[in-house]
Amino acid sequence: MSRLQAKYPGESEYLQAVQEVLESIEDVYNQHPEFEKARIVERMVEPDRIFTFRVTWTDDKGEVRTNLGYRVQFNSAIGPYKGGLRFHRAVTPSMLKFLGFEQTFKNALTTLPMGGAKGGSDFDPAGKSDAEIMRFCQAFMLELWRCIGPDQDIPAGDVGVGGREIGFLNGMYQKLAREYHTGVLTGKGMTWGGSILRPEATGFGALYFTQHLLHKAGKDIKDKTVAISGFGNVAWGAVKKAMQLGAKVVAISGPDGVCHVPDGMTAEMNDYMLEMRASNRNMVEDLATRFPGKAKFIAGKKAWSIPCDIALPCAFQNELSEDDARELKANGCWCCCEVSNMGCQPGAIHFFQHNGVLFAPGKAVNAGGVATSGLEMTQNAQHLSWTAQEVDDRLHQIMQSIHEQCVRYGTQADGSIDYVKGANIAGFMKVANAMLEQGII
Ligand code: 2IT
Repeated sequence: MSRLQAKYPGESEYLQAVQEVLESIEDVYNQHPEFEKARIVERMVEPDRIFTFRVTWTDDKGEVRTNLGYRVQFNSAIGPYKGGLRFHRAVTPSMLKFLGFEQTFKNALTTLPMGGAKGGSDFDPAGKSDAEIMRFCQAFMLELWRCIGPDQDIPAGDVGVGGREIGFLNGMYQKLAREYHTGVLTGKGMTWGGSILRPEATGFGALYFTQHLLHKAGKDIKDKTVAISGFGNVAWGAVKKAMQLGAKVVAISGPDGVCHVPDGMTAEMNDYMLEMRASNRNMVEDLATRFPGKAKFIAGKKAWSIPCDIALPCAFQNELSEDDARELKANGCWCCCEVSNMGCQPGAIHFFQHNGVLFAPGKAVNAGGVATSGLEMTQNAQHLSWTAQEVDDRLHQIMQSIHEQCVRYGTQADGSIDYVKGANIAGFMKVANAMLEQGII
């Protein structure tokens, strides 16, 4: 860690993600001298390669704009590179390196053969018109297409990249490559190679994982109150499944504040979140305006200020601090399943784990998204589409397997389960052994 800190000063998200994994695997690593001999850790913490490119496009006023685009191909030991694209003004190489690193372990947990990658741009989608989004996506793909391919690297969406963006990106890829297979991006539309349930998959998978975790702890999700941050695709799927399982979603937050929903979100309110997201306004206050009397907007507050049983961060890295964790616990919260990638700060995780709050990390909880991308790739390779039931059954099985892997590697001497250790060790063992077996490359 100290060598990495000296080498990459300022890459705080990347260093934070690596530190968490290295702390978890220390004991296991020391029991395997063959890993040390092959310098597995030194190799695993560095991406295989990073592409950086200029993306120039024209806005609606005719002004020329330039952004930076990236693709971080992190690790291909267990399969072709796979991971999302993030369009957000704060995107930096450090952010994409942390996400690519996490993705490598997450993908290993899914049971499917996918390596880890991440990409994106510092392009800010907020307030952009459809035409601007299209021109940016086309300009982005003009560079990206040479880096990807259905057997090399298969991008998908992430923050700021949903079905609309994947459509524009896929259209341009086919135009440039003159290859009309459907397997180079996932998260596609239903008429051009997409998988049913992919839009819901991250949220659904997170709730399936939560169910297994609660079951193991002798609890049940029915009638429990849930607080959720974010109103993107992931939060939408999480709300939908939480409601189906009989839980009550009492808080939903955005960058402007939180909506307190004492009687619980309804399907109508959840679907309105899709409209809020499509508007690019990025304000959760709109929910309270649309549903007065049902949702009360509190400016500047997080979801973690509303009393709940279960907290589900579904927004952005480091969104839940140690102070938030303390406030949650003081208000009666006893479970936090991280759905965003690295959504909890290290101090928050430490607090949860030492104060009797059940906690599971994003790379296990949110892996249903990329797992269903893997199922989309399988359907594309077979040139057919499965039913919702078939996709849902497989997603369920995968989340159950991820939970089992966490239990297998995370059960402590006192019988408690450290899900952070469990997920990190399980992912590490798979990738490390795959690297070892394939030699020094
Ligand atoms: O963080 C993630 O796992 C994603 N954004 C989904 C990646 C994918 O390839 O479906």
